[in-house]
Amino acid sequence: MVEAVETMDGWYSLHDFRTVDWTSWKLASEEERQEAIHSLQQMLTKWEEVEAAKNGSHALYNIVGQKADLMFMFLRPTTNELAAIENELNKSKMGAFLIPAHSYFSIVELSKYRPYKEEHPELIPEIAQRLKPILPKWEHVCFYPMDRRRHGDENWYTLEKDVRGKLLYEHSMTGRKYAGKVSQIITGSIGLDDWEWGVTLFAHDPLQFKKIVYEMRFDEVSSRYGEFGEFFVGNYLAKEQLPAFFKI
Ligand code: 76R
Repeated sequence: MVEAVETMDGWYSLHDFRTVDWTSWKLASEEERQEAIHSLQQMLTKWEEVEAAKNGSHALYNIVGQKADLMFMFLRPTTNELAAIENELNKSKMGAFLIPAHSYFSIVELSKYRPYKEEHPELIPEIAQRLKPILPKWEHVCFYPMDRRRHGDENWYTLEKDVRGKLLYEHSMTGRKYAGKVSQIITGSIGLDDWEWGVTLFAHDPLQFKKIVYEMRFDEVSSRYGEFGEFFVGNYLAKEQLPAFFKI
């Protein structure tokens, strides 16, 4: 039957990209700069407490190239908490130097193509942990949004559910080869943002992003049905590295 698959949905997610206003930064006094760095460190400390209490997660990466300088990824149980974080960041001393570059709003998603015998699979500890993940603070991140194609004979949305399930199973076999090298979080954004899914990959070696994405291009689910947006790749930026990152 051509029907929607049921999804299990976890924490809401916001990818918030910022460009540092380096001109203003250089014109600011040393004291203003120190206060701004401190304000960001204080927010990170607060978010770390939320993460320790398992009420959300976050990560900060330094994006390579001109699309942005920073990518914050936030996971929270509610959209109100995500909006509050954005508001706090904007109003902070550091916020005065951060120009919004891009954003993507979605929710952590797992689909039920595979039948579960449990009535509430979202309560299985392993699944619950994937729906409310603590982001791995691996050295590199790769983020891109994607759609499933719907033109002519290549229409994901007219395929039977079991056919889609089979294609995604084949896809997952490619994915499994990268266990330990690439960790992925799929977030769904149908009805929430401009793309249908967001792919956030973490790796110790950024070359693994190219390897996995290239290999997956040959899986039918990507070769026939994948449409991709802009790619953002970055390096992990720890709270302790902020003074060096902002030093001029
Ligand atoms: O539920 C699961 O996580 C296991 C099976 C699985 C599903 C259902 C799975 C496994 N994925 C699923 C769904 Mn995936 N994934 C991507 C990309 O660039 C590209 O061509 C694709 C981008 C990567 C790199 C990736 C990695 N996956 C999805 C969906 C939702 C589709 C839908 O519902 O229509 C998208 C958009 C998507 C895209 N996937 C895996 C991986 C990896 C590494 C795995 C193996 C995980 C593991 O078993 O450890």
